[in-house]
Parts: sequence; C-alpha cells; structure tokens
Amino acid sequence: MLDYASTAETTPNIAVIKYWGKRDEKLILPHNSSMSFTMSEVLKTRTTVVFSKDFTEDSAWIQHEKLEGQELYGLLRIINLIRERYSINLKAHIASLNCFPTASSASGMAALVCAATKALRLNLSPKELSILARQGSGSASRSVMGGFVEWRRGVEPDGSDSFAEQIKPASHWSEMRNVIALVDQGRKKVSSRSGMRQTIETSPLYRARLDYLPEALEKMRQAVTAKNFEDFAEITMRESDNMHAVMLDTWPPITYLNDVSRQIMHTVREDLNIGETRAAYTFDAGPNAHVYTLEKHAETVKKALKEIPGVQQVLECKVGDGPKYIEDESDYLIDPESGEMRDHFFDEASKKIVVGRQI
Ligand code: 2P0
Repeated sequence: MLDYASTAETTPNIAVIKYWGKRDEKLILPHNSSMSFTMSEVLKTRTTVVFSKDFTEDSAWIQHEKLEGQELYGLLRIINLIRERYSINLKAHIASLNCFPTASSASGMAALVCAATKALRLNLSPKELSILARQGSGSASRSVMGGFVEWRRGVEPDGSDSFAEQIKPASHWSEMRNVIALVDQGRKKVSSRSGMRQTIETSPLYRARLDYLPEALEKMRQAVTAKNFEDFAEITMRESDNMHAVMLDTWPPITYLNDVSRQIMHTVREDLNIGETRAAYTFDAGPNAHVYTLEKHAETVKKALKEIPGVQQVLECKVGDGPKYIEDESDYLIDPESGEMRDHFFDEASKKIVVGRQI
C-alpha cells in the first residue's frame, strides 16, 4: 500500500506585503504581488498522502476527525487537479495534523501538494509546486519554499506566471524573529475569501492600495536585502495598517482587529520602539499579532507582549527553510495495514509530532 506514499511537513508564512484581493477567483490569481517569511518549525503541519489501487474511495482525516461532505470535497479539489493533470487513476487517503491552535490554510495546502506530488514521484520544481498550491489557497503558493519569499502576481490569464520565488534563504537574516501574540484562537469571523471579494466590490480605498503597493514592495525588497530593520519595520507596520484600513473601508466593514490587537500596536509604537526600532507588528485576517523583531530584542518583546491583558500565549519563531519530507515510514500518519489515520500526538517539550498513543 505504501508504494505511492509520502509525508511532508510545512510551516505557515507571515506576509509583510499582504495579499488581499483576487483578479481571478477560480485560478486564485491576485491583484498584487506579496512577500512573506516562511516560519520555522514551532508551528507546522504534517501530512501523509497515500495513493493505492487497494482504495475504493478517497478519505481524509484532519487532526482526529474524518472529513465528510463539503470539507472533504474542498481538500480533494487539489488532489483532483493533480490527478487530472498527470493522468493518475488512483484513490487517495490523506491524513493531516496541525500542531498550532489556529489552522493555517497556507501550511495545510502546501503540505498536501508537497506530499501528494512526492507520493506520485512527479519530481516538480518549486515553481510548479507553487502554482499548484496557489490553486488551493493563494498564500500556500509562498509556503512551498523557505526563507524570504515573493509571490509575483503575474499577468497571464492562465496563471502560468503567478508563482512564488525565494528572494533570500533563511540564513540571509537568521537574526529575524517572529513573536506571535495569541489573542483569540477561534475561527475567523469573515473568511479571507469572502472578505477579499467584499473589499473589491465596495471599498473606494482599495484602488489607492493597489497604486501604493508596487513601491512598498520594492522598498521591502531593498530593506531585506540590506538587512535594514528600521526600514523593514516601518514598511511592515504601514502595510498592515493599510490593509486593515481597506478592510474597515469595506461595506459592511470587516474588523479583524480587537482592543487587544490595538493595545499591541500601541505597545510596539509607544514602548518598544522608543529610542530604537525593536519591533514591527503585522496582522492577518484575525486579531493575533505577529511581531517581527531581531534575536537581540526577542526577550524584551516577549516580556512586553506577555504583560498585555488579553494576550493568551506568546510564541517565538525563526525564519524557516521550507518543506521537509519525512523519510521514515514509521512516522507517516497513515497506517499501512488499515489505510486509516494513525494515533499520534504533539510533544510540547520536544516540539515533535510523535506517532503512537500518548502514555
Ligand atoms: C496574506 N492573507 O498575504 C494575507 C494577509 C490574509 C491577510 O493570504 O482565498 O487563505 O485561499 O486564496 O490564502 C489569506 O488568504 O486565501 C491571506 P485564499 P488565503 O497572508
């Protein structure tokens, strides 16, 4: 059964120039290019995909849940795309485990694409992986590689030039840290997908955002290349503020930030960055903060964030190297005998996913 099987581990990426808005909803083509850092292993997804002639139907498990209906269909969309493109006629079993509280579509979709294509021995280039992952979830196009990554919007209607590329490896700016302040671990109030659509349809400020982004992108490229944290921090915070301003300008307004998020912004600007630039906040489609800082300031930043009432947990990530493939089949999430998801747990101490029952 394990003839066509692979297991991949991927990590989320946190954008500093954000993707918000599609010019093609089916192919997931963005209006603007975006940039991110892929995170280290503190947060990760492990996914095993097995294709076998012994399987009579497709099955998938996320965490311990067997997927049904719409959720299963959503996951299979990308598997079907792979099967069609590469003329594969085998059913698949998929098992996936996230070791972080809030699901990341980027990490999840990247792991699925990496594991499925590796299982089928398709030997795809990073560009081909990125184009496939993009069609599952836009931000996933950036999680199939490590380091500092740019997803170029492209101009072709078929999406053939809309993929991510690594600008610099993780080692280029190894002092970079991302301190995550968890404020809320629930599901998103408005999905990114429908939020983006509403913004394009209703926000007069969105046009101004698209006009400002190319220059911000170029300045960000320069700041990262030169490892200029001060410039990096200003562009990052202004860009996050711009995206959330456009969300607020959407009708009905989209408000992902809450009072705790705003207190974090205040702490960064008015406490941490007095005298010297030590930190840069950025927020995605939710109230949790990602505070970029440098290794030498990480303890100061963590301490300041922990003191803010409403901050539930503080995690520190480095920049990561991108997808990893698990070679040892005993660490796969699918049992070779039954074809079902194996017992597993996440060991907080070692930050490792362990296959087997927790004692
Ligand atoms: C980003 N976000 O650049 C931005 C910042 C959210 C805010 O990419 O519809 O889950 O699946 O393409 O990839 C979230 O968007 O949306 C996102 P789809 P996705 O990280």
